[in-house]
Amino acid sequence: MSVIITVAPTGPIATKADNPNLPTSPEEIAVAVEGAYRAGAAVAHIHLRDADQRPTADLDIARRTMDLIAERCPILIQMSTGVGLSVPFEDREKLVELRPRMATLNPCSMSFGEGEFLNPPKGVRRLAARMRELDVKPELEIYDTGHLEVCLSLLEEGLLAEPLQFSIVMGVRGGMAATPENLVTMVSRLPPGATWQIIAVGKANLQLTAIGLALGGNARAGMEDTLYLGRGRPAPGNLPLVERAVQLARDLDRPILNVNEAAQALRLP
Ligand code: KMH
Ligand code: ZN
Repeated sequence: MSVIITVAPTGPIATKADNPNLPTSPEEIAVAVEGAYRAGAAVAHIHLRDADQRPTADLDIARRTMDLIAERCPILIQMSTGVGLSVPFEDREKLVELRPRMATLNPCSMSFGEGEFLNPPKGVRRLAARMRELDVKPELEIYDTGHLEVCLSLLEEGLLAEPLQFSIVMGVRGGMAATPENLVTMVSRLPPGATWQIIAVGKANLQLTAIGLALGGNARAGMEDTLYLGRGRPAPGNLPLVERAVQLARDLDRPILNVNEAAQALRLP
């Protein structure tokens, strides 16, 4: 079974002080995304930063980043509406007005490390409905079993359309621990026809990405999820992380889908 590789080059938390190779400006992000595309990524999960590297939902920065990426390659842009813990939900949700092909939908509020990730039920419903109107495919980010149940009720209410695409997020303090048992449980609970990828944050990134691939999931790679290629080995950029995921998929006999094939597999509107 073939596989979709997503690159997540930036994320909401790390800065260049943590790893100087983290792309944060629109130009740096576009260059990193093009490299990942050439290595086999079909989807780019995008977080935006302002000039001081702070997470932002600024629409001009978003538009510029999307344009720069589109000038370089036809990768499917998946805009993060998670953005960053400091940005209000009402600002985050406006990003879908730019009509990226996909965007994340975080169904629940939760503790997130030392912070709070606020996704109020009314706002989540409003955002899901707007994404459906705009034909922006949701990437459903589930950090715990209850988050899946909320997604299933959104589906029942007609706010989501099948096939659902899930990111099973593990290793965030406040969500599921990054263990194979939790991954298997989550996968076994997904509705028939759903597609999924594992997002393993931190130390377990490589092992759980490999297990996810072996179980038939898609894969995500990039500096949002880990800044290291191995213990004590800071990643020199996003490219080696993406190349590693591509190699893992090939070693497991999972052909990599190109952009058009991935759009079809995800049934993007
Ligand atoms: N870094 C993820 C664990 C999103 O992009 O919508 C949380 C996140 C959500 O960034
Ligand atoms: Zn993200």
